[in-house]
Amino acid sequence: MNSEKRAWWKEAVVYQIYPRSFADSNGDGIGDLNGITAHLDYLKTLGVDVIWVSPVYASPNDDNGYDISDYQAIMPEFGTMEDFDRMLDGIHARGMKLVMDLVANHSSDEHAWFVESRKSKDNPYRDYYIWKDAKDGREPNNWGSCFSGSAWQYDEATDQYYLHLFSRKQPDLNWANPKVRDEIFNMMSWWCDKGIDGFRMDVIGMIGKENFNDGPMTPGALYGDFGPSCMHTETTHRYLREMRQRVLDKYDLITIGEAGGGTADAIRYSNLDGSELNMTFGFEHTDGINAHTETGKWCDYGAPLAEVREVMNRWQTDLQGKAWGTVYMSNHDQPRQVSRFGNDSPLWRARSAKMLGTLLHMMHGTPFVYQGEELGMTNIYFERIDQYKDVEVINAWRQWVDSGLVDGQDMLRWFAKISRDNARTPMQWNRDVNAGFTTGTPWIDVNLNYLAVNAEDEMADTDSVFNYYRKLIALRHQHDIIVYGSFEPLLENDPSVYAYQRVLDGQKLIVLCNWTDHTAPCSLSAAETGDELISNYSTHQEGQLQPYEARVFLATGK
Ligand code: TEU
Ligand code: CA
Repeated sequence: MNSEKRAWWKEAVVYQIYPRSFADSNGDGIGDLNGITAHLDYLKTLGVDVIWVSPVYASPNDDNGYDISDYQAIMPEFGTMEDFDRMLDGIHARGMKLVMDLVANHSSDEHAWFVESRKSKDNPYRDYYIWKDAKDGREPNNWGSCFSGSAWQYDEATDQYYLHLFSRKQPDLNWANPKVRDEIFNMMSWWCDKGIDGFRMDVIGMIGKENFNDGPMTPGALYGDFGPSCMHTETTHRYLREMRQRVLDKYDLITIGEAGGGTADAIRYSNLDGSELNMTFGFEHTDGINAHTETGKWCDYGAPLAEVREVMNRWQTDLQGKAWGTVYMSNHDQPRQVSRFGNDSPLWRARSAKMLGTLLHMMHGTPFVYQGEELGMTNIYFERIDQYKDVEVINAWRQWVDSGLVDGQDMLRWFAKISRDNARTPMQWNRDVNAGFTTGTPWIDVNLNYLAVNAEDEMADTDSVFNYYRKLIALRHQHDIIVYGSFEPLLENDPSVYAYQRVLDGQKLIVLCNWTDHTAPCSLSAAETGDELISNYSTHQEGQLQPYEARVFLATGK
């Protein structure tokens, strides 16, 4: 065994549920907690160990729950606290664990704290948020919001601006105020005392604002970048060490930071001395390979193998022996991975979905499966702006198209490729109306390919993406080398094949993935490479990989 200390959260596979779109139990067209509870056996069959549920707290749903108005109450659309307790008990009864989504960089503007804070400059809650005077008659600085527009909203009642790095209904909490930290830490402990098993921490890399200076402007940008003032600061790390001491160390938790940044940041957040978090999500292989224009991720950029491989290999090798990582391509903020990185045509969808699953699940770090990824669910490719629900899309349309800066047809093409609503269409359970998600009218359109892509059919089909994911997850539980083995890139400049190996105690695991829709030569794809553990083809051609072919070999003692 190499230097890695064993831990349950290193050996786990995490499944992310976006509750609004997972399963509707009462016919109102909105997913809910009882819908999740009704499908826990499905998740147990898949073999996942941990379930991360996106926010279920009270919220006006400006950002579908990432705008919380009461951290210790359940959103009525999702159910009651009794429904939550039943779900938690059901998860534990099946030997699985529950991770809650901690959204503490900001609250909703309808939270009681903000309602008080905006009443007057001397209100006891004023400094729970970040208020500034106008500068030269306008916003306090040039920062842009992640959801378009300025990061500052003028509030007439007290003639000041408040900061919102996301929507104007998501005012940033002032972590510099010890009362705010007390409130958040007490709330976290309250959920831990209820028996939850961890937190995924929303944009946790932003909580330590160090100054309010104007940010750098990239060519063509409409606003300045708040990154140098807010992202991955010493202050943020200090708050996380305080969180670790006051809350996290008191429980046996998995702690996952949605932090972004580079590998040096990730190593600090999830260092092996455990002073902050267990692991973080990086964005370099998702958002990073797309932000090539002044309209950011809204562009025609693709996902070239060379670029994806360089980023993912660098994250694997930089963290090696220094920090624990996560492995993902999908979540509620990303388009469907088979559409973005694979090939979602009827001919290649399942094959490429399995190839991507192989690529991810044989890597070092904790893998995350986003609801529907295990089925090979695809983008929905909306064609009209009125089909979109996502505040990020609606605000971008307003900023770029309503202003005349960008042609609407271009923006609709970019939205169809990479918008978050692609991942938020209802889970496809079966071939019944609305894919079995609801007996009512779904809050967002169902992808009409559910007749070909649905859980019921795939569970019955031994060759389905679902059953392939079951095998991948089972392999991780069976072979220490997949969890604890070192990572070594192979064929780093191959134009078609993404290959790497894992090494542990004299064993070698060789992973070969043909990233393309054509046959590719690959000398490693040969019998002498080792015993084949899994492949998405049942027949093979010596010395080459078929389109989107994945093969994993285990060699012992070589
Ligand atoms: O997302 C953080 C974030 O940066 C998002 O803007 C996301 O990365 C981007 O849309 C992808 O291009 C977190 C949550 O995951 C997201 O759902 C919330 O909207 C956001 O924070 C605010 O809470
Ligand atoms: Ca419902």
